[in-house]
Amino acid sequence: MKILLVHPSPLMHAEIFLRLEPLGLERVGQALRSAGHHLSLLDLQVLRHKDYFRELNSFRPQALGFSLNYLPNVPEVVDLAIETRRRLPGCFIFVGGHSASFIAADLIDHARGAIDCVVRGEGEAIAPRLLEHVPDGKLESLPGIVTPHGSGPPPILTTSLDEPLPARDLTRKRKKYFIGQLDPCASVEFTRGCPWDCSFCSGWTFYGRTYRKASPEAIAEDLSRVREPNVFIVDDVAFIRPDHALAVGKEIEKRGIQKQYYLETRCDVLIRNREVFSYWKRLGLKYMFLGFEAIDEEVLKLYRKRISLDDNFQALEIAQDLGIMAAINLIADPDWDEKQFQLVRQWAESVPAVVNLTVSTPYPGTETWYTESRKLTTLDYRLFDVQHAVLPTRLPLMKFYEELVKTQAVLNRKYMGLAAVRKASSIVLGHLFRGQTNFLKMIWKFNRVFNPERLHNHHFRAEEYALQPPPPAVHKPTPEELYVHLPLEKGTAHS
Ligand code: B12
Ligand code: SF4
Repeated sequence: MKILLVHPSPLMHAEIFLRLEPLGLERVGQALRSAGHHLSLLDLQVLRHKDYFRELNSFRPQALGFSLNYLPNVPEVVDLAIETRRRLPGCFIFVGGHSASFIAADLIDHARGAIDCVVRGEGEAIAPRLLEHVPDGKLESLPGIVTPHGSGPPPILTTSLDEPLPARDLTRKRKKYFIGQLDPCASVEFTRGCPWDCSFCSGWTFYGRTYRKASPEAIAEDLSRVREPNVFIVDDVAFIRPDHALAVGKEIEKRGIQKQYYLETRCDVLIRNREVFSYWKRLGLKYMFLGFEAIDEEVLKLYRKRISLDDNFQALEIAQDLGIMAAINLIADPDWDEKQFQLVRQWAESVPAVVNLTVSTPYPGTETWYTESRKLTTLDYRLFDVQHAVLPTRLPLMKFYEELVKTQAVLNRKYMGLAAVRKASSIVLGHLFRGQTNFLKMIWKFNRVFNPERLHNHHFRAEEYALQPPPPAVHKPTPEELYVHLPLEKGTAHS
């Protein structure tokens, strides 16, 4: 069968700081290719809608799969599905990915018949089975499949992450993928899932709080096929298991693989496994993103981060000692006033790290979606991107955005200001020499993209698709109510 896989357009954040390859689609693509299908992949983060429609005409897919990891992409994917159904009525249209898994039935409703099914959970094992059953139409009996006529049993976790290795050859314009100075940059997965259970996060609920590792051999094999000099490790929390991280490193050394790496981890993992990070520094670890989230103990407790403020600061010191550039994230609450923003600006200027600010956003799949007692001020999917306020703001909305952008600009200057650019000028020149302009463009784009008026105006766009609001009873859901995948011991694994 001819199958087209599509990743939707970038969100605001990805317009500037980073743009990364659609790893999930590449893995699903390889699984389908191994089953004998003919594949094409389009990433609308780097291509346009006109390229998409051109591809429909030239490739004439018999099946089309959208990746929907991000809620703000819902309207785009639904509209593309509706238009595709009009142009290619016989094409089977399916949607998978993180966010799609939490709102499967709503997606089917929004698309008014244009989406044939939603695939909940991991796609590698189920996608080939799904396509096999398209001709006989018996889809609702398959795990994780939701159609307009009903739902199959819960999705099943795949037992091994070792295969399929991602079909990177399917992605075009790979030079467009980058993160900050790591330009160009590929993505690699070492582990999947997270054993913690923070209340604002849907990483753990998607995978039923499981944590699985690919074998060091499979990871090194995947890395050896990567042509880019830089690698983003997509794990939710990297290097939780020191033995695994060391074994992966040894395998990389054995094969003589040399890359620069970026990863995300927790402060307590860094403290516990300092030696591992030090070893990886020698292997090429350049940057790490630490989930700080708050500078207040009470708020950390509320988020159930299971970490103290002291630990967070200790981790920053370790990063500095090791010479690894640290970036940290703080969550801005819509309830913040000018004083609170001012405090954060002062604090952020004093710490040895790049500070990133996102806006507290309850969304489906998180515990806060059920427990947040403040009423959402909007149900517009496009605003659920952790850059907009979807809860009532204490300050007038425009003022909130002014403070937010002012704070982000201060933090941004620290990272990308002229002095920093001057320091990075040799890197920029190196990039230009190799025809890589992503990092340079990012330096100039900030004011255009992060702009209070632009953020404010987004609240007044016509809304065609609205999120189903959370249930009225504010209760703490059980883990099982939140999970997409059930933990391995409760479900049976794919063979
Ligand atoms: C890597 C990553 C990124 C990368 C993006 C890579 C990309 N282009 O896809 C970067 C760093 C750019 C990023 C940015 C952001 N991210 Co992010 N990201 C992740 C992360 C950590 C891992 C995703 C990943 O690559 N996993 C590995 C691959 C193999 O898995 P996968 O993509 O999920 O694909 C599997 C399944 O979902 C499924 N599948 C996926 N697509 C399809 C399609 C079909 C047809 C089928 C059948 C199956 C299928 O099968 C795949 C294989 O099993 C997830 C957390 C998580 N654990 O999922 C957050 C996560 C997806 N990100 C999140 C957020 C909030 C963001 C940002 C908005 C944050 C910000 N500061 O602005 C930005 C916006 C990005 C954008 N699109 O513009 C949230 C999503 C929230 C939501 N509900 O919308 C998540 C869940 C993190 C969290 N815990 O809250 N992110
Ligand atoms: S925020 Fe990080 S540590 Fe907490 S559950 Fe999500 S991925 Fe795990």
